Amino acid sequence: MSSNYEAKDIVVLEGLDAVRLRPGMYIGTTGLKGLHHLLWEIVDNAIDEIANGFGDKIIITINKDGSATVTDNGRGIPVDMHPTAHVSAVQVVFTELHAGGKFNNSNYSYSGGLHGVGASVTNALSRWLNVTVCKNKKKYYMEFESYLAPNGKVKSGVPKAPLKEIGETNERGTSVTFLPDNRVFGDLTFDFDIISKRIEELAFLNKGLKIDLTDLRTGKNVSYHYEGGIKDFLLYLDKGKNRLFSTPIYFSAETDVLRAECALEYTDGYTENCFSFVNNIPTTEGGTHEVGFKSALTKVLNDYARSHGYLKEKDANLLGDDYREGLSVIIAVKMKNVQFEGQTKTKLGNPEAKVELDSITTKELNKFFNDKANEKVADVIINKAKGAAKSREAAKHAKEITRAKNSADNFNLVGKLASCTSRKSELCELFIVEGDSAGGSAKMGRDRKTQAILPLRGKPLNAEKKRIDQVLANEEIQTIISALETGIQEDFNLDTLRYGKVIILSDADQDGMHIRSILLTFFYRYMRGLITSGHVFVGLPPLYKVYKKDYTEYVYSDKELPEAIERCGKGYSIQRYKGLGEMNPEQLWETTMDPEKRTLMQVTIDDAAQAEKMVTVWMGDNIDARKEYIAEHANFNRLDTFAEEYGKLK
Ligand code: TSJ
Repeated sequence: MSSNYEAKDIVVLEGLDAVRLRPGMYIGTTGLKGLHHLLWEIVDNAIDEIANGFGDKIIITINKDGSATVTDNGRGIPVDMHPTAHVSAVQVVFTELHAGGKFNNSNYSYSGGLHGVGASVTNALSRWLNVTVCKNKKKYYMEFESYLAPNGKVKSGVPKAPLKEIGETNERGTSVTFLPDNRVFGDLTFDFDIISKRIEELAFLNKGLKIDLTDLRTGKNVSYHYEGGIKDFLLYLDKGKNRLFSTPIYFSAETDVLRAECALEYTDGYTENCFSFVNNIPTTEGGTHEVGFKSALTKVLNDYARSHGYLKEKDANLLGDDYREGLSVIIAVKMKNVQFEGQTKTKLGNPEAKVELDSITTKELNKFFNDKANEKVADVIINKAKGAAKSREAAKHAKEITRAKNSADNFNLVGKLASCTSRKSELCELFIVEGDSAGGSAKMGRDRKTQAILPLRGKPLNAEKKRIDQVLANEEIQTIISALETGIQEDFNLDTLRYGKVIILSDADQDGMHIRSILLTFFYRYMRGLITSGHVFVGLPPLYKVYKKDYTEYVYSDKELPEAIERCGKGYSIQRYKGLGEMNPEQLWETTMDPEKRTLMQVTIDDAAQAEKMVTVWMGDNIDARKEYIAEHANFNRLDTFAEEYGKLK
């Protein structure tokens, strides 16, 4: 293969060698997420350009050879010679780590969050990469490639030739195509749905941005464009809920420190849904920007309530929680030098963001509520919050009862629970099993030392709809709370978890799917840490048994059935399992519970927004939305649907 064109470039390339040596340090993993990270590095650069006001469109193409192309209609990467590196700016962008900032000093450049290690990282982990820049009526081209050095090591991201003028054009923009290196990513390939989901989020977060995705391998394509930005995002997330006002409250502001945008509204539900982003990255764990917003919301509404006679002198202020019952809000912040904290580094730590969000929100909400036209809105919100305060008192009472039962005699509650003998939580598993009959089989078939069984009779109640006191009053839910020994909500403590794995076992039909959704909703709302720390699983019972005299095989999806029949050969029989209840204890153990043989799906909250939406559509009042959702997703052949909805196989 070709060699590099100037000796001094070797120095520059040392940065890329580091990336090659430890890809995980730069892109997190060399799995599917890491592969897509290469694409996001490129897309982020194009988004930056558009966010700065240059251009409005990004086109992403997944090519037949597995490469990806990203094109924008911005100003084009600068092509002039870099003053110190003595190569073109384009070359610096693709060969130096963190090159982006050097050209961006006069602009806001927001990459530098979780992504933002730069386009050079994509180059370093690609087989080849080429870039076309259109600007100044000219077209420029440059290509980079990897080759095997004499010492046997892979050299990657090496310029084939300097940036070259290749023609004239009236267009403007940058286009980058790269092929992820299969020596790094194996046979992983770009996933249309992963890309589609993220670019839709980016389209919501960057109003006016037009972003197209075409997959030339399949012919699929999507386009996203939201003139309403996060206001549209909020409406999308609240689709299927009963919204209390016709339009969301929206404001945006820019200070020396940051740009902030907020959209909020209320629904008739009882839960709070706050989604925040910093530099287009979801801050799932919240942080200072959320704290600032929330504290301002509480203060503005309490002040209003007092000055307008909703709270009398003797009344205590309402709490933030009261004002956030049924609140949906999106907070999007763009700022430099972000500090991410928390377990998953998705919590904003910058103290200045609290100050700014507090002052912006206070000013904007005061403006909104002091407008006579919005009197009715304030009235509805404050009355709703007063209802919440009342229910809070009731919940406190209910919790005290649950706590008392936990310590004194949780005998009643866990009566149906067959616990295990080990107390080492990392070894212990709690199976929550649909139906008494399957529960019975599970109790008999299990490993008593490490596996506990909790049979669920009917459907436990709907956690989205009810207030917390009602949820906690439900016997099945109380049993789960008692059994897990973690407490809930602000009492939740992972250190005291009794069972390291919580495994939901439900039938492969609509009822089973519903039960699973209800349980996940409950965990999502009240023990979120259990999901985020990876303790919740969905078990996969078989759909069929294919057998003859001296041959038995269990089949877990329709897709695998024909192959199993072939393996079994002439004279085979098929048993279709309609429910867990049809299996005897040995079969249940062998197919679903035996850690050596079973398949578990780990439940993750990779995308809290999506999870919340699924839960809401399933549980909400809006029957049409639910039907639509079921029609779209109701494939009860678990391997496929589970994987899509809940994450990875384990
Ligand atoms: F990541 C990347 F570098 F590969 C890449 C960059 C990929 C894609 C698809 C687009 C871009 C990109 C970069 N689009 N637009 C820009 N803009 C600049 O780099 C730029 C242009 C002009 C000026 C200026 O000050 O005149 C400054 C910058 C940073």
